[in-house]
Amino acid sequence: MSEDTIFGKISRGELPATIVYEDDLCLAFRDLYPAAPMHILLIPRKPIPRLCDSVPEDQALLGHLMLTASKIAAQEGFGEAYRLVVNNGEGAGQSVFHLHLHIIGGRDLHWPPG
Ligand code: D5M
Repeated sequence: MSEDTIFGKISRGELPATIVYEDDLCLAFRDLYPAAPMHILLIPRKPIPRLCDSVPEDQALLGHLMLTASKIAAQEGFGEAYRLVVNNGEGAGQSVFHLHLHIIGGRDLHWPPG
C-alpha cells in the first residue's frame, strides 16, 4: 500500500480536481465517477491509507472531517438527506488507499446499501 495515491497528488496540487473546499487539514473535491447526482470526496491532507490505520493522535483530525463534511453538505446544497460513507479495505470497495469520506446525495438513498 503506497502512501502516494492519486488523492495525495490531488492534495498537493499535482493532479487536477474540482475542489469545493479546502483548509490546512483537509480538502474536498467532486468524485470523477459519481454514484449519485451529488457526490463529493473529503480527504485529510495526512495520507492515512485506511480508517483502520488511524491512530489516537488522529482523533481531532477525524472529528474535523465529520464537522467539515456537515459544513460542505450545507454549502453545496445537499439538504438534510445525505449519506457519509467510508469504505475500509478492498473487500468493502476501497480502491484508493488514502482515507476519504464519500458525501453522497441528490437522490433517494436506500438502506441497506449494496
Ligand atoms: O472510492 C474512490 C473514489 O474515487 C471513487 O468513487 C472514484 C473516485 N475517483 C477516482 N479517481 C478520481 C479522481 N482522479 N478524481 C476524483 N475522484 C476520483 P473508494 O471508496 O476507494 O472506492
